[in-house]
Amino acid sequence: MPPSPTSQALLSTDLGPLPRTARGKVRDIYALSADPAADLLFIATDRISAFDHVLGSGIPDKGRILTQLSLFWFHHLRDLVPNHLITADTALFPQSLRPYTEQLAGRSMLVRRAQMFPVECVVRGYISGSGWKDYQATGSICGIPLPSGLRESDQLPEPIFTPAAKINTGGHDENISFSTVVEHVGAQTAEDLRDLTMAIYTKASAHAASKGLILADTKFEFGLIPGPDGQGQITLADEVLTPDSSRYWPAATYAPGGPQPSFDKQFVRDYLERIRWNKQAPAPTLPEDIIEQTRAKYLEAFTLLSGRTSLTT
Ligand code: Q0Z
Repeated sequence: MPPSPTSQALLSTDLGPLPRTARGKVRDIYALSADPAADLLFIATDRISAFDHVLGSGIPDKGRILTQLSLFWFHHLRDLVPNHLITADTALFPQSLRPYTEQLAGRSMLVRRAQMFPVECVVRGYISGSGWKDYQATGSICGIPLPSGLRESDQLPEPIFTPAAKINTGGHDENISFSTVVEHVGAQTAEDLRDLTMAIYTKASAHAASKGLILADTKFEFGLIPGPDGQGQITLADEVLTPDSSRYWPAATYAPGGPQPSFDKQFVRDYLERIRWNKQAPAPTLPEDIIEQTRAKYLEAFTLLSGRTSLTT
């Protein structure tokens, strides 16, 4: 039987007169009015990046899958940390968005605007990626000394807070020490961000483990949103605990001593290595079978973690 055709990938968004305030590799953000305090609309497209480039093909439904996974986690974490979500129900969006419902359904969130902290709040339970690189060079990550003899992908003795500073336009984030976070946001806020990050990781990694997944590391962004008393409250913003912001590994095949295959992007990376792409623009398009296999992996992560078997439109 031929494979059933998948829906078309949404690669770019257009909300007519509404100003797009930011365009990430994967997500677009719109302001809902010219008022600098207006709510924001987050749209997750079906774009996919690999080796730091957005590829020429999208993964149909990827934006819906990642949005609905973030929504699952916001709900799962609701008693631990306030979040920026107003609603993901397009019927409750402002009237001005009605003409764009097809672009928005299932893949967008109306969120409160936050004053974002200039810090990526990263937590690692396992040693991988830039953490592994830094450990090999210095024996520590973000100034935290680690035991000698760790292998790539080993579990750490305990999870560690490894913050990073955002580098504008394309550059990789730079790992920074806790004292540098203190210089940026003050001691009390730095401690609050660290403690929230660790508490969220503890709860989320326990849930992932119960579904057969290791949450190796993940990254949160927080901001301040006024609470009922008008005081700024530390609020979880952006996307949360998606495969784009986290490393998930299947527990069944976990084998420290080398890199672990990416849960979601391994078919894409293997394909790009096979065709010997030089990792310079323009990024290639993907064959249908790679797109379909990758889509299945995103759906598998969503289904495992959320317990849902279908997407909301
Ligand atoms: C998040 C980002 C991009 C996706 C700004 N609630 C908020 N209030 C104000 N700003 C943000 C948020 Cl989440 C905010 N980002 C990161 C950029 C696409 C996410 F282009 N930037």
